[in-house]
Amino acid sequence: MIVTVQQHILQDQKRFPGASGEFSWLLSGITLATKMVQARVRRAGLSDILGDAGDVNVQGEIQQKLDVYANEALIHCLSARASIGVLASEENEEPMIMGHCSKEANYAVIFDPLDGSSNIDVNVSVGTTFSVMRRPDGVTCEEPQKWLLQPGCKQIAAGYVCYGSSTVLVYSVGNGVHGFTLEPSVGAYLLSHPNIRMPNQGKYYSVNEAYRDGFPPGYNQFLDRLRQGGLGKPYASRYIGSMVADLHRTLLKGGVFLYPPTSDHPKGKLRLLYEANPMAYLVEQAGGVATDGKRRVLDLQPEAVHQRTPLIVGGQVEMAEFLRCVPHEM
Ligand code: AHM
Ligand code: MG
Repeated sequence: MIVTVQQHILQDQKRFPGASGEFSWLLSGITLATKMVQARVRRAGLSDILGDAGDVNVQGEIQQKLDVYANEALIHCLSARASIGVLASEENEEPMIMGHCSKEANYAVIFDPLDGSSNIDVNVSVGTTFSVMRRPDGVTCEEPQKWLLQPGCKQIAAGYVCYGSSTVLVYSVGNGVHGFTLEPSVGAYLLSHPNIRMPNQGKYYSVNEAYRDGFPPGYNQFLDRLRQGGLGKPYASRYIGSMVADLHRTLLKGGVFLYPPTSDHPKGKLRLLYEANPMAYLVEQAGGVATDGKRRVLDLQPEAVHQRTPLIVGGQVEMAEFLRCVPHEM
């Protein structure tokens, strides 16, 4: 049976008494924007041949870089949704308050429009990540920080799109994790990975090992244990350098992904609100574990929109071993 993402969201929504349909309308803004982005990503590299880059378009603007385009596509599609009061993006220093923000605007959407964008030039997968928060009671449109700076456990939906060999949307509204593959000839996301469960144990670890001399105590011991067969068959390594692609593999095939604190990035490199939180939410929904090396990621109280965090996510077996090597409360 063919199930589109729209049908799936509507069915999911029926579980909530009094659901008004506004939430499925919100998510349709994300699916529309990511279809626009994927169409551009697929044409990356053609600009020199077709003469796009540097061209002036009808409004007199110079052709944009893909990450700027992706940001504008998301802002354009989401700002038309009356249920959204606040947007925050990796590309914008400050949160955006929607012009229509009124009592009916209940949600904030936080996103990284094009994660791993430096990989575009070499034809490597990139992605979009998003996180949806509900407006806390009594908070006005003039206080966007209060909509955004909530711990990840308050997310009411999260997901990503991976622009890889195909375009795949993975999302959760707290009822399992579901994956949809874009059927390009009809332009619809079709259910391809219902109820994704992360294997308890996988075969790969995924980390930028070039930074290993700067990892905190215990991290290298953990990686050595994996490599040397301490958990059974020795692990192999896979690291794309595009978080969405690395996490998509980790979610489907199991294993562990780490972006630890390093000498250059003592607080980690990834952003809490729009990279770590949505990924941690999906990983937990799929039966895995997500920590910053000190605490559960979803319990971290954010202090700034663009705050960074270390991120370690994996299956139950790998993460139990990680906890032995890097003891902390979980
Ligand atoms: P970006 O937001 O500037 O694209 O950086 C985030 C990316 C992630 O996709 C990826 O996991 C990480 O940076 C790779 O960093 P490094 O090259 O230090 O391993
Ligand atoms: Mg990013």
